[in-house]
Amino acid sequence: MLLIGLGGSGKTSLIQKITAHPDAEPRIKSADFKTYSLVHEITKEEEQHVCRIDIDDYRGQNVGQVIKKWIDRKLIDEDHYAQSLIIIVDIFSPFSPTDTISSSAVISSDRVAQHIHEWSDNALGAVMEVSSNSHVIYKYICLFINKSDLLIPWNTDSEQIVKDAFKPLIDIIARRSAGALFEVIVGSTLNDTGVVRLLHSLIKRAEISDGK
Ligand SMILES: Nc1nc2c(ncn2[C@@H]2O[C@H](COP(=O)(O)OP(=O)(O)OP(=O)(O)O)[C@@H](O)[C@H]2O)c(=O)[nH]1
Ligand SMILES: [Mg+2]
Repeated sequence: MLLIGLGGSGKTSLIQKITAHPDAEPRIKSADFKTYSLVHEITKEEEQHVCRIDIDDYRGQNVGQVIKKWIDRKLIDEDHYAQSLIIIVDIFSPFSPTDTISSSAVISSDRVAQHIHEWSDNALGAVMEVSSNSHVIYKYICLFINKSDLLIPWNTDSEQIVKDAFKPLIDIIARRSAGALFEVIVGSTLNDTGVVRLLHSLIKRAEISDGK
């Protein structure tokens, strides 16, 4: 699985939540890349399948850096194809660990605009297409909209408000996701909202790809 997102959007926090990996430390800016693995055991009838999902955590303060890292990685290891792509964005700007974190009744339109600006159609094309034959290789694509815990009050309208704000980005990804399952999850790595749903989708895709 390939996980990409602007600096501070919550990549390392998400990895920590889905792998419970102690090396994923959100307060430290991620090193260029590191592969974590998640081993999930599923018992089906008598047989036990172990499905392993490798996760690459890319550091990025902007999309250019993220894409460069990804291309470098592809050149190092051409067989390293991710089956799932997670693009993580957030609805509030990153804060330093010393800031008092306050929730808000409105999402940060500046931060949303930054994600939409950085994840242009060209930038997405660069991560979503294989350069040699220009088709999408992912089986599962997720836009994970993070930090929903900071939006107070959280009610039935909140999720729709967040999705509406990201509509231009959702439309671009949807257009580029033909042949893959595309899901938008509004959640929080802090209080686990949406994380289980994401994990289920990842495991399902991994099982299907394994022919199980
Ligand atoms: N309130 C809240 N804070 C979050 C959430 N996810 C991440 N954070 C905080 O946001 C900051 C950045 O999270 P990281 O996981 O380090 O983000 P990153 O994308 O790995 O950042 P870089 O490695 O710098 O690119 C940290 O202080 C996290 O604790 C969330 O769902 N809710
Ligand atoms: Mg990080």
